[in-house]
Amino acid sequence: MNYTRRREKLAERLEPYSLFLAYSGKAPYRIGDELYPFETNRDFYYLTGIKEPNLVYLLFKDADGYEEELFTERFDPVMAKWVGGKIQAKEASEISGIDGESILYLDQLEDEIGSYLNRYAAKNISLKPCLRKEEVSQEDDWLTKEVRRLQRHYPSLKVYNASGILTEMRLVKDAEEIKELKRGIHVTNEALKLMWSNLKPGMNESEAEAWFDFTLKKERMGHSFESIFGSGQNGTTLHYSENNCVMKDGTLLLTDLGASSNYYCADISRTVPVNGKFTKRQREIYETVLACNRHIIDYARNGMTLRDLHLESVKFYEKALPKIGLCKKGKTVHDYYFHSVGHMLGLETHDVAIPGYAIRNGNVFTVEPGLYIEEEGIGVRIEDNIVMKNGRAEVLSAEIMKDPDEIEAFFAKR
Ligand SMILES: [Mn+2]
Repeated sequence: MNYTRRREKLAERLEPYSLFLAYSGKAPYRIGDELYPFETNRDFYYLTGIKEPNLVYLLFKDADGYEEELFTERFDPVMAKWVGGKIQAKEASEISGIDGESILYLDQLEDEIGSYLNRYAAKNISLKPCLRKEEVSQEDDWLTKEVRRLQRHYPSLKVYNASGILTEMRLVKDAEEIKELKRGIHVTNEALKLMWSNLKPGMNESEAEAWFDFTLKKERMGHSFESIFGSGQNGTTLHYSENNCVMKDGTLLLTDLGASSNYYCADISRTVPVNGKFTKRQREIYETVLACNRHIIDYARNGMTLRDLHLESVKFYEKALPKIGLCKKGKTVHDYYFHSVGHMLGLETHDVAIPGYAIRNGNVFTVEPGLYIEEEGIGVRIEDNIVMKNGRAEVLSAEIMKDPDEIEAFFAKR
């Protein structure tokens, strides 16, 4: 990835005399002397490509250009023996493209910020921290605290959150980002096929999950989010992630899961019969959801919003559901379909988004209509990952089977 180009683009969008700050984050405390696994702040990662905790990226835009600096922890020989060394200037420079001379230590940061503020004091500098609202609500977030500290020391300093600029940039994916997404989707498919090959009635959902996880571990990929393995009735609970029930013969298994490649998240839902063969009723419902999935993919055009796509999926169901005996006795589509048709996808599963945003080339999102019929113990969701290309939806997850005949043939052949 060309991280330098991204930072240039960021600089182009900042007004002169802006001081931009991004922080890579820290793993939260878990228990004893343990931390939760570290997740790099995605805005920081997007700009630098570095996956390390406790780093600060600073960009100063002046009248005719910009300067940038990266602040790292000093080398600690004792820590290095216990948990390995922190990233060194040379490696950080190679990954990010930030000049090695501009890679400094965190204990120099305060002075550096002070020197920018003093040097350009006459210019009305504005501080542009890149902070998501979830971070602002975390009292111990470093960047939140730093912004407060600077406001105390420099009361006239104007502060504008720069996360909106990063949102706009991250919404449009380049070819390399699409490649990462496809890598995650491909591994997700391999993992699903291994799991399906071993699926049988009487097995616990947790065992099916273990078969899926095997491939991700082997390929050294993370999960985009906590996997959902819901069989029968469990498939009708939207965010069921207990994954600990025995899968009964004659039920469907709904899975919603994904592998992430360098944080780029696949997000795939598929629904298959536990014993490999749909009942007549299951197939009827499955085919309705599949028709909706295909209709929305076909319908999507540049300029539409995700809400437009969602409303179209509701309209589709309004026509289709009465034909399969649903929506009787005052029930409506919303009784069987209570989530929206999709969301943006990228460095986060529910990626950054802008309300009312008109989709355009390079946007990546999900199309995931479902139907959840509690009284019948049938839950179906079919979710694909889409990129807009030449104004139309291209299915990134086309390799993952969803045709019911193909699914039955796969199970019969095992
Ligand atoms: Mn999704």
